[in-house]
Amino acid sequence: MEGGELGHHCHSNTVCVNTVGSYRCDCPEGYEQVDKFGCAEVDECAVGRHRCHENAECTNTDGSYRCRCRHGYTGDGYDCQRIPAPSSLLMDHGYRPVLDKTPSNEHALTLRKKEPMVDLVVRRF
Ligand SMILES: [Ca+2]
Repeated sequence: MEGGELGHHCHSNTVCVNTVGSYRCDCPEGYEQVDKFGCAEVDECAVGRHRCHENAECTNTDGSYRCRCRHGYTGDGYDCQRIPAPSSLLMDHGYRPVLDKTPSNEHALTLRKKEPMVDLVVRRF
């Protein structure tokens, strides 16, 4: 049930939780309490509460954030590795960089071409 004494009720961006004789306003994931009745979206990028790699761009999203490797880097945004210069040339010919982790937890930068399927492992580190 929403609503309470003095006409107070949970604002948008909250989860109203019914308690015995009362209620409280919880915040969903990625939001934080601003007062008893309201929650605000957290800009993880602005407040530095993100796990993006130092070579990634952080973008705030509703309830979360997104990491993307900067130009010239490849990876999932949490781990970005520089694309070696000669690889950039291959990328002009349809190769795309894929950053993998090997079973021994090394990084492998592979350039992959779809048609025909070709993999070139360019660097292990
Ligand atoms: Ca956010």
